[in-house]
Amino acid sequence: MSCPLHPKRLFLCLLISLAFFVVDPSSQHLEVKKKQMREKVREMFYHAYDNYMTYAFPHDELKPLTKSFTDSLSELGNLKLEHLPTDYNGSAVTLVESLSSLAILGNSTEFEKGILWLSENLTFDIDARVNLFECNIRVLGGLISAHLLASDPTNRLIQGSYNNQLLRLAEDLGKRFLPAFETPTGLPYAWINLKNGVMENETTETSTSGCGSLILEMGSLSRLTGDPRFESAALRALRQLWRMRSSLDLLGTTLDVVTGEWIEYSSSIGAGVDSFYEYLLKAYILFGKEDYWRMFRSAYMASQKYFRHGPWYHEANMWSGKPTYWQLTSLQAFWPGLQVLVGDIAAANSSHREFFHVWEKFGVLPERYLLDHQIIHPTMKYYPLRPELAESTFYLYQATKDPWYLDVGETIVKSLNLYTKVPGGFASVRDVTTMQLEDHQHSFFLAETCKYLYLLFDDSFVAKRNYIFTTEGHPIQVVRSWHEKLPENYFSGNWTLSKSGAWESRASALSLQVCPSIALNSRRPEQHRESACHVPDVQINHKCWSNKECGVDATTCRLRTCSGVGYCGLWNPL
Ligand code: DMJ
Repeated sequence: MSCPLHPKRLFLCLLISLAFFVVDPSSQHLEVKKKQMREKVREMFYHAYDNYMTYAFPHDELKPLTKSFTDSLSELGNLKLEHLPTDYNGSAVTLVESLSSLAILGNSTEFEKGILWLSENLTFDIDARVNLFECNIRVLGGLISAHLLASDPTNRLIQGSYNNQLLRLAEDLGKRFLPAFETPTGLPYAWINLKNGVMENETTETSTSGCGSLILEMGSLSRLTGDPRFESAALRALRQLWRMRSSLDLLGTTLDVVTGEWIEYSSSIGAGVDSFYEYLLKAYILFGKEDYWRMFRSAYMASQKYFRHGPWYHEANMWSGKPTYWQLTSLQAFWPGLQVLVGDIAAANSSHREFFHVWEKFGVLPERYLLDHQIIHPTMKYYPLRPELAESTFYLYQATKDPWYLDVGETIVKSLNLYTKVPGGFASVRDVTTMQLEDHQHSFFLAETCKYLYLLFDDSFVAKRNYIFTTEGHPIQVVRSWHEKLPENYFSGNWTLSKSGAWESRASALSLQVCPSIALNSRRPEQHRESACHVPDVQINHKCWSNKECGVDATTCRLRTCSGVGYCGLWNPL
């Protein structure tokens, strides 16, 4: 605005400038937009939830086109329904998965009603073969998270008394998982019969994520019950998996739990491996065990080195590091969110943009997109209402506050309503090229997709506490009593005040673990964004014989490499 120096005009200009300063129209506009979008997402959630409660509950998931149900807990992995007892009415998986979202939406009535129903009706004493990984992230994780939310008096979610009913259910379920871990390697079977344990002639094949992403739920269960068996089993499996890595710090996609041998050598950040990376970092944030960070750091560096090609991540052979498949899988879209937690914001932003371009190109994200041919994989054209892009968008907005991410969220909301909303709920897309629908509303649509979209436009829930979200989007609070490294003055707000000499500074739980000295000593903490990705070179004088001795640059989060004359640095072009 130009203000010529005439006294009267000057006064007027000052007034106008002041008005701009006091009520910045752009920030006001942003708030209005966030409010509108939040209400739209709330409507989406209830459209999906109410239809589930009307047509599918207490079965597991809703079939929105026929307004009927599916008992997906047992169907996951294509188990035939004849394996189920005739009187089986489902395990209300979508209800269990919805509890933490109901809490975030502030619906204490429905939250409490759900808990009451589950405590009176839910049983795991059923002759059903379930997938350990899915049952862990959806049911065990859903119960534990809702238990923590219900027993937190500051949330005021429960009017009556809460007597740990969900924790008792979780403990019962956790005990039924334990026989799966009785293998020569300690790696769990992928499938378990909840009543009878591991079935005869059970397949010994599982995936890396299947046995490497149990620690958040099972570790929390041990902390809550005092029974160490859950955490020990999950940790033993994780360590065994890590021992099986190649010399390049890469892991394959599938393996045999009895022989401990790899079956599929192709390695990636996508399907079959994704949450393995996620759980190493999040376990470190939640429990503070140095071991998790060490494993994550090596695995993360290897991913940057062998999979990353500009903003894309291809697959690579775990032994040679050579590229195998050049494809984008829709599950990979969680990666930028993980990179935000690492502090690698620039890389997160560039990959996120590519995923969003593909979303814009097709209207939603196809399950598999062939990067080398720029076409959709001929048999994987579906979009089952997955949350990953919304999840990363939420994390990136939290880190940058760049309103562009709100526009991305708006686009996602519009597409979901345009292509997938039907009178009976939200339906998966069978083929993104025709937008033909499929009769399935997955429970993760309520646990994750709607939750992350809501949190994008209204983050008041995360502003109150320091949470990590499990791979299924269930929040677990970071508390000092579970943590090996948090300082005494840590309290579980999203930001905690820490005193260092005369200076009081605000720091996140993650920063206190990863860069405690920087986080505690920064004089302008509000302007300081710590980088959790910093990995020092092995030698203090930065000398090296190979790339393995070089770390990750603290400022750019880029991998340092060993130069021809034997010094670590940022030698590789971006
Ligand atoms: C969710 O069940 C979890 O996020 C899992 O880790 C993989 N992705 C699905 C939803 O896409």
